[in-house]
Amino acid sequence: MTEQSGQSPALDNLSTESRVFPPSAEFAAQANASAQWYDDADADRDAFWATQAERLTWANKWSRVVDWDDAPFAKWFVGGELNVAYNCVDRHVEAGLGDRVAINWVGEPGDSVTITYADLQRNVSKAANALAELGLNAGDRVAIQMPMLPEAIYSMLACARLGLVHSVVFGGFSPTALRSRIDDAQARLLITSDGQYRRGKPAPMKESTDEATAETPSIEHVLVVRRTGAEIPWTEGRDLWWHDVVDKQPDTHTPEAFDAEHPLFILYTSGTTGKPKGILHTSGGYLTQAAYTHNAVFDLKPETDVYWCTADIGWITGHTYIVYGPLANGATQVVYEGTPNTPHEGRHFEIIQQHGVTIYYTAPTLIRTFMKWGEQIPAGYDLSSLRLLGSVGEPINPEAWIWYRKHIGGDRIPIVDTWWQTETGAIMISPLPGVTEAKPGSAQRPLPGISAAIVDEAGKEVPAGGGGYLVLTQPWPSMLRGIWGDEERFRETYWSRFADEGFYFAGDGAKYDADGDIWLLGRIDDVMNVSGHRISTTEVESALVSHPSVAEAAVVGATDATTGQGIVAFVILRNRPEGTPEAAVSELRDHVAKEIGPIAKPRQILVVTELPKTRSGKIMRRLLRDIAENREIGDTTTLADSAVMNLITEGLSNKP
Ligand code: 6R9
Repeated sequence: MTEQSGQSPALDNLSTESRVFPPSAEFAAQANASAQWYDDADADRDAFWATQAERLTWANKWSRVVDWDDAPFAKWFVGGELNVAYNCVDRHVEAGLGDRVAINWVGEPGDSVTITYADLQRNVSKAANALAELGLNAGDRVAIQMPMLPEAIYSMLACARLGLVHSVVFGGFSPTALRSRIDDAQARLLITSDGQYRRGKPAPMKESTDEATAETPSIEHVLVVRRTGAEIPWTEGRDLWWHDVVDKQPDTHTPEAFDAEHPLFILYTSGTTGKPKGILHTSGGYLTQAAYTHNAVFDLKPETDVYWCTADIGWITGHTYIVYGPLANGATQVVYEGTPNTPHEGRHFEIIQQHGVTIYYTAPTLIRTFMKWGEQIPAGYDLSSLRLLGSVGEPINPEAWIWYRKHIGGDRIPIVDTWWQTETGAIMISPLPGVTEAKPGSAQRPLPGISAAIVDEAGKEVPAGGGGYLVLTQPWPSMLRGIWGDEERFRETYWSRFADEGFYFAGDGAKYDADGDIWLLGRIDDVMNVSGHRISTTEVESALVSHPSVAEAAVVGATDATTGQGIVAFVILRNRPEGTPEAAVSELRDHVAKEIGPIAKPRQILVVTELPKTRSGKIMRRLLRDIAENREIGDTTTLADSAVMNLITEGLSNKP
């Protein structure tokens, strides 16, 4: 651990929680998952995963389940060939399920579209024909920055169908962030929209993607979906309307089979340095684990369930649990475009009631927001269709878990707290509904087929009751295959910490309770988790110091009752800014939003004259966190100048 590391004290009391919720006999009797799976997977891991891979339709069968000879570069289902889009779309139509609703799309302003699997096949085929006509070839990269529109899903599946590698960039990311992702992947095409509906109003999108593509030589075309109908800037020759290029295409397209290890997508995520990492996922193993976990963890019954994952497709949760997992399993799902409080704070519950949602998967930050809005809001709706709830993105505190169970789940249905990462591709640690006795706040046990452990500094597993680093001890099918264009960083980030043991280092702290169940404690590196979004402290610091009036900046994630962590920045200004300090602070917040995106806007910026540093010059974020969280300042003996903390606290006029 570095000097700046340390767990959030708010999370330390998690393992004192002792309530247990056994599955109901009713649920257990109909559950997809079985306790036997743990034994099966332990007895023969490869055979277990081979069985899971049978969930998919392969054009050519694999000859070997996993090849780990060239670790940490894994190959799964060696020699197997499949088409990912065929598996998510066509095979359901061929099985006679063309009339089944794949997506009940709900627009923020109240418009809606019902998309059956047959519709999906036609729309994905048209999009694939259009991308092929634009001259894109298997292996080429396509960037997508779009709101939650059906066309975003068609685009992803059209890429998968043609073997193109998509890189979806969250709609809230700034032009600068989009540009660096396009450049890193050398994307040839950008797919976007004219605008988006956000908090009840049309908001621009094309203006900002134009700012990004002004300096991206690799981009040949920008394909634009019309959503808001706003007037937008247009570059003749480069820009193409989706309705001009896609609508006229034939609605059939024959998918080609690709190698199981053919790249499927890149998704950028924050690391401990300023530069985001392009996490690379491939086809066969990824889809196998997406389908398996979506079936087992959510207990999906495709004939009767209505599933809803509230994530954005710009994040891994949207990739695996809106697009690939549910569609590979032939699920019927709700996809919602907008914000949860537009036009009112009951919007999600209204959608659950209206569509008869049975499985609801969301993030703790939203649950805590619902808590703040009040239990009378969900109480005003009929939520009796729900039969399973899920949580993802950050540790869920027991109180939020209990509230979720009581006020949304009617005190009767299972909750699955699912731990995983962009890098793991799919769920890794989670209760199995109908099997596991749930403990509020614990992700509990690695899924059958997954091997995780909590180890100490030396890589030795800690005993029951002990805490340490979470590691993954065996390769898994949906594991990342690398960081795009940076093999060294891949080895260094994930595989060097426990190189002798060959463990994957997740970057999370965790504890075992007395029963050996796992409790996640949050990141142990300099990655913050704000509303389930990963943002690195370095990234925000770089954005701040890129402003001419900032001399130095240090950023910490402070515990926040709603968002998990909030970003608190300490800045030393270069020269006395003109105008009020408030104006300077507000300008800096806007500057960060412009550099990275609104999600990275600091909750607070504190102007200071000094920063606490060790003798080797490392900023002691631990001490800054004490200030940000209003605590007694901790041990300052390693400070180069012990008077600094007094200087900082005395100088703070706007103490948090
Ligand atoms: C899927 C996703 C990954 C980081 C991960 C951890 C935190 C996610 C969690 C959780 C505790 C859970 N995290 N799920 N912590 N309990 N159920 O969120 O991916 O955006 O890459 O974030 O999120 O810290 O390391 P990603």
